[in-house]
Amino acid sequence: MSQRTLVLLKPDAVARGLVGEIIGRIERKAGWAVTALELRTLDRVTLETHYAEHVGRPFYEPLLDFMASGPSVVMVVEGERVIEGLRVLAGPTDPIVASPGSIRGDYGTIVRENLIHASDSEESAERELKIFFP
Ligand code: RTP
Ligand code: MG
Repeated sequence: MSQRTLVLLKPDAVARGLVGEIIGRIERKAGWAVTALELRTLDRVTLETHYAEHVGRPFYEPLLDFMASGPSVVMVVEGERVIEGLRVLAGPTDPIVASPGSIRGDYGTIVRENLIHASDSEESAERELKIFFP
């Protein structure tokens, strides 16, 4: 079942020079392909739309500030079960409990600065792809 998902390499990943490493892991998965890619500093309106589900949570404002703090890599990735697959490759939200071998597990320590976003369901992917690639 080929799918499309929205992936963001967050400002910490760009600032730390991990873009090539992370994209390499995605590219090496059999049959997956990056089909759109742009370096983009995300604006407030885009971030408010993207993270609408988190409005009012204590981490919401610091999350938006962090996500606007520098350029991100905005990508579309296509391939077999890529929505579920990229969530597994990323690892859980908290990098400390993410297993080594996952992107967050290998490179992260701080919950907010967890390197990567990937759509969490088919519905989210459809919604988020429209936000970032209208
Ligand atoms: P994402 O949406 O970025 O792919 O991450 P996720 O599904 O794994 O995590 P989610 O619960 O949707 O949270 C979105 C992002 O907010 C930051 N966060 N900070 N307690 C905290 O300080 C906290 N909790 C979440 C992380 O950057 C998380 O990825
Ligand atoms: Mg999420």
